[in-house]
Parts: sequence; structure tokens; C-alpha cells
Amino acid sequence: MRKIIFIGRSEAGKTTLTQAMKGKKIVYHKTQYINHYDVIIDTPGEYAGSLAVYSAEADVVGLLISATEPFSLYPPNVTAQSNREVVGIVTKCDHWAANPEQAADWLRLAGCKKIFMTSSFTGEGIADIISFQTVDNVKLPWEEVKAQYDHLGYGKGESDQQLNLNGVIV
Ligand SMILES: Nc1nc2c(ncn2[C@@H]2O[C@H](COP(=O)(O)OP(=O)(O)OP(=O)(O)O)[C@@H](O)[C@H]2O)c(=O)[nH]1
Ligand SMILES: [Mg+2]
Repeated sequence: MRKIIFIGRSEAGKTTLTQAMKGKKIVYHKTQYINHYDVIIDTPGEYAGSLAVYSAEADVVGLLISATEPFSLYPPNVTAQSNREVVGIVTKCDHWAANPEQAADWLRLAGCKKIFMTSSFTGEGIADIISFQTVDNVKLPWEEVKAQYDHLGYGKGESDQQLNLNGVIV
């Protein structure tokens, strides 16, 4: 699994997304989870302006923006500050005031090539992020949670990334 760090302003939905991805069962086993399986790093909203510093903590950066935002705080091409892959994550797509396409455009302007459309409330897009992180055959406790999301009708969450590790396609 690739470790992902969530960056976004306060109220973007980072903590809720983290919890949705882990599932209640994993939150319950938090100590063990942190010691052995921590592949999601939740950050405070204040980290949003420090992409260069904190992205080194992880393999991938998830830049979050809520679909309800009236504007974007991300400067154009801000992803260039990071030496990690930076993917965009639009949150709260379920919200009555959501404008997911506008939010996705702002993330593209920020430099994100890959965008996930998500809702931590309905489960939309959650399985896709988990699949995106999965680059080996390590089975994580929340694979079970992912299986539940797979049944929600948003697709199987198949990653479109085919990584070739030591000659083995995963
Ligand atoms: N409708 C809707 N609301 C959401 C969703 N995700 C989060 N929220 C709400 O948005 C608010 C902020 O969510 P948090 O997860 O605490 O946001 P955060 O990015 O962790 O905020 P900070 O910790 O302050 O940086 C809460 O009231 C959540 O219930 C979602 O998918 N849909
Ligand atoms: Mg939080």
C-alpha cells in the first residue's frame, strides 16, 4: 500500500474521509493500526499551505477540496511544490449545494492530473482511493470495509494503474 497524506483547508472533510476509509472497526483498533498499517495520514487544516514540507511524509498526496467551496485557495500548479504524486480529491459530492465539476476544475488548475470524486457519507469514490493506494498484495484490515463500499453501486473501485514491480504486474 502507498501511504497517502490528506491536505486541505479546515472543514474540507479530511478526518471524515479518513474515518470512512478505515471504517469503525479500524478506528476501534487504533493503536495496532498506527503501529503496523498506517497508510493514511490525516492533517490539520493549517497544513494546507505547506505542501512542500509535509508531502514528504507519504508516497502520495491527496489534495482535498469540498464540492461546496465557493472559491479555491490553491494557487495554480501548486502541486509542483511537491516531489510526490499529488492527486485531487473532491469531497462532499452528496451535498445539496455541491458543484463537483467546479471543484475538480480548481484541482486541475492546482496541477492534479487524477481526480477522485467522493462522498464520505454515501461512500462514492472511497473504494477508488483504496484501490489507487494498493500496489502490492498486502491485505489490510479495511479491505473488508472496501468490499462493503464495492456494493454501493459506484463501481468496483478498480485502479486504472497497473504497476510493474519487479516484473510482476499488480
Ligand atoms: N455532506 C457531507 N458532509 C461532509 C462530508 N465529509 C465531511 N462532511 C462534513 O464536513 C465537516 C468537516 O469535516 P471534517 O472531516 O471534520 O473536516 P477536516 O478537513 O478534517 O477539518 P479540520 O480538521 O478542521 O482541518 C463536518 O461537519 C462533516 O460532517 C461528506 O462527504 N458529505
Ligand atoms: Mg480534521
